[in-house]
Amino acid sequence: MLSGEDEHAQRFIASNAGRSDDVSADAAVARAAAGDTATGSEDAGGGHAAATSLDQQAYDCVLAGRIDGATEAARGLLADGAADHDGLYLINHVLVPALDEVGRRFEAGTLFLPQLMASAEAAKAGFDVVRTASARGGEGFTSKGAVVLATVMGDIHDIGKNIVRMLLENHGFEVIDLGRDVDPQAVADAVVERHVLLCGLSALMTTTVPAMAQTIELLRAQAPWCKVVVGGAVLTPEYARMVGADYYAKDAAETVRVAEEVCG
Ligand code: B1M
Repeated sequence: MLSGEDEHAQRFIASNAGRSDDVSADAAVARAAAGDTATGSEDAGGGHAAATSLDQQAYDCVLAGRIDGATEAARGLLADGAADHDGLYLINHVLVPALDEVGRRFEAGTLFLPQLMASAEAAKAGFDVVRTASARGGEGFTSKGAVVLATVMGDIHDIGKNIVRMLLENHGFEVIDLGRDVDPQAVADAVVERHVLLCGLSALMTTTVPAMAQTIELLRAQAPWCKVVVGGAVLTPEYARMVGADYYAKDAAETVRVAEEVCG
């Protein structure tokens, strides 16, 4: 794997499936890692809700870190014509639960960094399918206002932020996305330069919450007009208050509601 012969660590992942206590999930992961996405299992997700086989394939492929399989299943799911199979369904009921399961196993020590990285890439491929599909309807809109977005300094998790960005753009906001691991001063500079009314900060780790507080402190000093919304798996409404944010958003849809309130 380290010499690059095992692309995306697929052989490593397949050979380690079966080591955790979640045998049915591991069987599905081994199948998905081996490229068998034709048959979905009933409960390969360790608690994942009952699902159609395309749901299950996408879920298993994220767990197994299979980029092609995840792309294929995500495309199939969006194209299958079922009324509730839209991008948000794919995100909230398939891709995010799969990443949560990956996180649970990583924490439990039954899955390791190569798998975590491969799963993140597979999930991103699924999100890209949603982004491409939703971009098709987005031409010729008038912006409702600009929002600065960033994952805070020291934190490289950006999947959640990217979903927030996609949904804000779909709702007509212009997003100035500064990326991840963003220096507090770079956030303040972007807000001041465009006199932006809303800044969104994302943090996924307990260790990066202080960087969020630092960024907000700088914004208060240099851009006092700007409201701040924060989110990310590690945050709670209490944490949000502690770091001095104006709003806490538990997900992307909530962030859109905040943006409508602040910029509307
Ligand atoms: Co890592 N990671 N990771 N990781 N990773 C977590 C966060 C962790 C909880 C896993 C675990 O141990 N269970 C743990 C943090 C522990 C802690 O501090 N409490 C962790 C760790 C420790 C690490 C490393 C340190 C591992 C290592 O190197 N030893 C390292 C960090 C390096 C760094 O940042 N400096 C690391 C690396 C990675 C990958 C690169 C492999 C990859 C990230 C890829 C990427 O983002 N480009 C990764 C992943 C994928 C995860 C998990 C499994 C999934 C995160 C995710 O994308 N979730 C995660 C475990 C977990 O959260 N279950 C974990 C899906 C995403 C859609 O959810 O981001 O919460 P989320 O976004 C939601 C909402 O929270 C909200 O809307 C989104 C959509 O609903 N939201 C906002 C998010 N941002 C918002 C902003 C808003 C509003 C709402 O306003 C602006």
